[in-house]
Amino acid sequence: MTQHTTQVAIIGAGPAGLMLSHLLAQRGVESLVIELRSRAYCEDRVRAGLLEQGSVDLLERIGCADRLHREAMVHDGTWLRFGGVSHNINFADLTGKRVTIYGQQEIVKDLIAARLDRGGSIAFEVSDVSIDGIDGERPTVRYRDRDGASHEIRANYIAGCDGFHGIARAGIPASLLQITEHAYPFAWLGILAKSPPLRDELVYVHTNDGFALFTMRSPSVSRSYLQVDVDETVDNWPDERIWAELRRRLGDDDTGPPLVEGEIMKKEVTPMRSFVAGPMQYGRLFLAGDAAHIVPPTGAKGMNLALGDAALLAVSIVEAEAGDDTLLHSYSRLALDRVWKAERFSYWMTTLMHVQHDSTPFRLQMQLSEMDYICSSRAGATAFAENYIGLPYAVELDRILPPYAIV
Ligand code: RFL
Ligand code: PHB
Repeated sequence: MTQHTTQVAIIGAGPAGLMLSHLLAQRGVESLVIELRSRAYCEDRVRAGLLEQGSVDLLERIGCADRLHREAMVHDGTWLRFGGVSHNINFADLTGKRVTIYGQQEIVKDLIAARLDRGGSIAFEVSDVSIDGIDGERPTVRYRDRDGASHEIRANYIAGCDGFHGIARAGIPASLLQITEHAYPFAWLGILAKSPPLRDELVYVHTNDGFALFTMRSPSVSRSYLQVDVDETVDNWPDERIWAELRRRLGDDDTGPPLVEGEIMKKEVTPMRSFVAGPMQYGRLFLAGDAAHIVPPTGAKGMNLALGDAALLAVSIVEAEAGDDTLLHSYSRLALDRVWKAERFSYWMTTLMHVQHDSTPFRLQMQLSEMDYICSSRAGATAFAENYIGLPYAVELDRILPPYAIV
C-alpha cells in the first residue's frame, strides 16, 4: 500500500473537482485528484454547454480561459418560441450580463491540461475507491491505481466531487442525509451534428407536440434536444426522424434561415431529474456539484452550480487552513441556498416549456400565458434573465481568489 499525504483529497475530475484543485492551488493549498475514468473519456463526454458569467470569471481567475476567449460564443440573449412565434429576451439589456457557449468537455480539457502543466496530480482510471475516518482529524481515501496497486491518501479534508453516481454521498450517515427529489415523465434526446447552429442565440421551443432546444458548440457544430418519452431509446430515432421532428417542432420560423441538416455525430437519451441531498458536509467530508444535486438541464444550471460549489468550498477550506473555519462550518447552508434557487428555476422552466403527458387545456393555457407574460413584460423578462444568467455567489469573487493570484 502506497501512502500519500495532502491537504485535500478530491474524488472526481469533473468540473467541480478540477475547479476546486485549481482554486486551492492558487491559494497555496495542496490537493490530489483521483478519477474513475480515463483522461480521454473525461475529455470526450458531451454534456453541458452554457456558462454563466460567474463561471467564466472563475475560469479567468485561475488562468484557464485563453482558449475559451478565442473559441467560445458569447450571447446577449436567447429566443423563446411558443404558439409559432419567436420572442427575443436580451439578457445584456435586462441585466448587463451575457452567457457563453463553450462545451463542458472543452473546459474539462483545459482544466486537466493546466493542472498537469502546473505540477498538479490527477490519478485516472482508479478503482475500489473508499473513504474512511471522516469523523476524525485525518480522514483517508483508499483506491487502486490503473495497475491494481493499492494507495491510501491521508488528508485534512475529503471533497466528494464524484457526480451523481459517485460513492462520496454515502459517506454522510443515512440518518442525517435528507434526499429531496422529483422525477419528470419525459426525457431529452440530445443530438450533436456537423451542421451550423440554427440562430446566433439559443432557441427554446414549446409546441403542443413537445419541447425542442436548438443550441450549439461552434459555428459548424449544432447541438439540439427533443423532448421524448421517459423510456425512449435512440434506436427509435434514425437520423431522418430526428431532422423531421426538429423541423416540425421549429415550424415556420421567419426570424432567420431554415434549419440545415448535417452528419449526426452523437445521440443519447437523458432522463430529467431534480435531486438535492443535504447536508453537503459531514465531519471532514464535503460534497460539491452533481454528487449532491441534480437539476433538469432546461435552465442550463448543472455545471454552473458545480463550479459555484467548488468556488465556495475552495475559499472555505483556504480560510480554515489559515485558522478560521467559520465559512467552512456554513458551507452546506450557503451552498444549498444557491442550489435551491437554481432547483426552483430549473423546475419552473422545465414545467413551463415541456408538454405534460397528463396535461389539460387549462394547464396548457397557463403555460402559454406565462410564456407570454415573460416575453411581454420587462419585469417578467428580468426575473427570467436574472435567474438564467446566474444568481450571485454567497461570497465575493475577490474573497474566493484575490486578483493578485491571477495567473
Ligand atoms: P461530473 O461531471 O459528473 O464529474 C464527476 C466525476 O467523478 C468521477 N467519479 C469518480 N471518480 C473517482 N472515484 C469514484 N468513485 C467516482 N465516481 C465518479 C466521474 O467519472 C466524473 O468524471 O460532476 P460535476 O463535476 O459535479 O459536474 C456536473 C456537471 O457535469 C453537470 O451538472 C452538467 O453536465 C449538467 N448539464 C448542464 N449544466 C450546465 O451548467 N449547463 C448546461 O448547458 C448543461 N447542459 C447538462 C446539460 C447535463 C446533461 N446531461 C447529459 C445530464 C445537458 C445535458 C444533456
Ligand atoms: C447546451 O448547449 O447543451 C445547453 C444549453 C442550454 C440548456 C441546456 C443545454 O438549457
